[in-house]
Amino acid sequence: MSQTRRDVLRMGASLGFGALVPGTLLAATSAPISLVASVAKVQLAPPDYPKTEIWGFDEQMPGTEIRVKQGDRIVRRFVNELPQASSVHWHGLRIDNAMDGVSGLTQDAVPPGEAFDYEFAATDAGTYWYHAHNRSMEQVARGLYGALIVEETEPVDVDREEVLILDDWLLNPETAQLDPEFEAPHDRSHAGRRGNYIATNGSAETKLPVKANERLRLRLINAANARIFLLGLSGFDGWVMAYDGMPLEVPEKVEGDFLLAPGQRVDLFVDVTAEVGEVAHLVRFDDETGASQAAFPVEATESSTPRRTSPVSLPANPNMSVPGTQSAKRFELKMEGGAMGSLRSATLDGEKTSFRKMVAANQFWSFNGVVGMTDAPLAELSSGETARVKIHNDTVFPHAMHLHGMHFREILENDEMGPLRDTILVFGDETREIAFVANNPGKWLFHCHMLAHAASGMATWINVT
Ligand SMILES: [Cu+2]
Repeated sequence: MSQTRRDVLRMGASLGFGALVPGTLLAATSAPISLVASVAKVQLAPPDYPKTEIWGFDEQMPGTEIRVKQGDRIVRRFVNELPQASSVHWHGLRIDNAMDGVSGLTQDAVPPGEAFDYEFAATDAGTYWYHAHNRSMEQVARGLYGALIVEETEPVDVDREEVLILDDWLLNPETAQLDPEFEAPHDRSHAGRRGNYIATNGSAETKLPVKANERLRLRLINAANARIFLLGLSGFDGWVMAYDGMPLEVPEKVEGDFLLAPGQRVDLFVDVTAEVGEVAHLVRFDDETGASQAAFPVEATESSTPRRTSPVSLPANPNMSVPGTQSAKRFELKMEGGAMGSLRSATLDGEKTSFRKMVAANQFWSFNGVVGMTDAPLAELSSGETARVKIHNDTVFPHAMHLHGMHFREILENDEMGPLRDTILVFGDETREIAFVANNPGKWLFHCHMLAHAASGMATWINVT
């Protein structure tokens, strides 16, 4: 016997909700979940400091975690209560182009006071994140991001998991308020905006109690504007299970340190090897010295599980192979500019412009001699074609190149293929080559995830028709 609307209404009335009109009730049951961006105050710095005014999703730092099962649809009504227009990008998800959230390319920025409905399928399991994608270098630095976790359909063999979002905040050391200079030419022309307060999930003192011999899945997300984290493990045996959401065919034992560039994610399985009373750490290496990025005190427990063997790989996501690289269409991307670079001039707003005049316009970088987005894409591809892009970094700074909408593999020596990723870190003077199958139609941004660089020249796009 199915419940009719009238039954529901009658029930509502009997519970004292007689004032509800049918329209209100329908709206209440069918409205998508909201994701509200607004100004908020959170305790970022230690408790003896005042709260920090941030821009956050649902007034939280990090924003509300979105967690679904592989194959589920994600439906969110983005409500913009910020003083600026904004949009939401779902970083790493291979989704419909219209939902990619890039202001100025896939949609108009959503003005203050307005809303935009996002809806898409989560076809890939893994660790992703969402963040603002209008004036990103300011809006992400102010805190507009959160984790987006797509769980495997079958349970994974770990005791539990933790999501760790790494960021660095540029705070006034007296007031704990964000440095408001988001357009600083020095940041844009050098390594980007780097913070002085390094945090995990919005705190520099993240402590997560664990039990001896427990196996945890750690989902690491680098949400920083520019900081490249050099990380290691202490008191854990660890394996890399996935990069940028995509499982490795064979888990990689963590030996020594590993890098996590802006935008990148890594999924680790870690076994607690530290003893009860000790503290395991996710270690961050600043220069030569190690600091605790997150602490895991090992608490007394009677039922410690026995040590396990090496983990088996996570199940592959669909369409992870990149065939046809020998006959692929080839493209080149030459990065130039920045401080201490050799760029003399580049095309800015359609005109050949000296580097000196670029500096006056607060622009510092070029891709193939052009500053910023162009009318013509870097690559024009038909759906299903395989493409190779050779990236030359002719600058003295590292750049974390992020491709929207599709993952790629790096072509290594002897034509071996690297892991499937959506963001690749390319150091100064390096040349690296990536390949991908253009299996997702639309206009896809391809940009440096050092967000000050993207804002001052390092952005292009790929068109798939
Ligand atoms: Cu860059």
